Amino acid sequence: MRVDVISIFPDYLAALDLSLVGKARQRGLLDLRVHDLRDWTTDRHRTVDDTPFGGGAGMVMRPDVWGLAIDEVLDAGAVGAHLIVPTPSGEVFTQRHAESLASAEQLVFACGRYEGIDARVAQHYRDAGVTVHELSIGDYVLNGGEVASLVMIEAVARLIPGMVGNPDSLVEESHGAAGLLEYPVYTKPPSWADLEIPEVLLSGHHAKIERWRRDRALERTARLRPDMIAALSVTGLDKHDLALLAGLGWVPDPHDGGRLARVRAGGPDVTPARGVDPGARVAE
Ligand code: JB8
Repeated sequence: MRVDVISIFPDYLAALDLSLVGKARQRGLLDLRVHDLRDWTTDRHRTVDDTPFGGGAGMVMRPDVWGLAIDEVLDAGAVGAHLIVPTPSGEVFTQRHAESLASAEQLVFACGRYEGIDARVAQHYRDAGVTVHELSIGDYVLNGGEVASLVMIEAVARLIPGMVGNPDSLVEESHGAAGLLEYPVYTKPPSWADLEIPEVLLSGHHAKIERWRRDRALERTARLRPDMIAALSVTGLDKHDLALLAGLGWVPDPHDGGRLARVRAGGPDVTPARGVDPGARVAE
């Protein structure tokens, strides 16, 4: 796979020489090229930005400079080229995007700064038949697209076939097929800071260990990510899963039997103290 990153701060991308992404480059699986946007400026001051039409605060990146840069790095032979524009106004980047992008021939990351890149750049490359993705890595605001590009490149690069030593570690992890958060993991020493390893993990009973791990994953997901529980298909859940989730307040939706609905907040059932009406409302 070829990956090009265009930025006014190319040094931000130095981290891509390290670790797994660095190894992929050394092994020839990843042809990563980082470019300085100012190489495509034509004026003495190497200007990349200007004031926004319509007024307002800050500066906007000029489309002409971006056009020259992207035209030059886009591999004409790469029919499967994708242009990725990190922006807090984009669709949220997920593991599904990473999986889909991992089989692309070329990815070009256009890292904006200031108030972002003139909107005609994304429009122009879409009109020209390039697959353009405007992507956000989460609901917070960075100073530019460089760090968001680092995140997305790492998420994609580790999925390139031949990248990870043990393919099991790819299929079992969070946001994979199961649609659940990961169970807690433990290693030596067996006793640390007065904390012991859950006994079942020392039992050697593989079926019980699998069940325990799935229970912990379901509990953790219900507590931290109710949106992921609501997205589960009931057909992917066994009787034990359904019983555990019912105890956490999630039951098959009477209006949509294929999904779960929350009938009450999670947590253990509590018997109200005598004389307490659990339905009573507290005065303002
Ligand atoms: C200017 O938060 B972000 C992000 C913020 C940005 C630009 C790109 C991405 C460009 N500010 O993902």
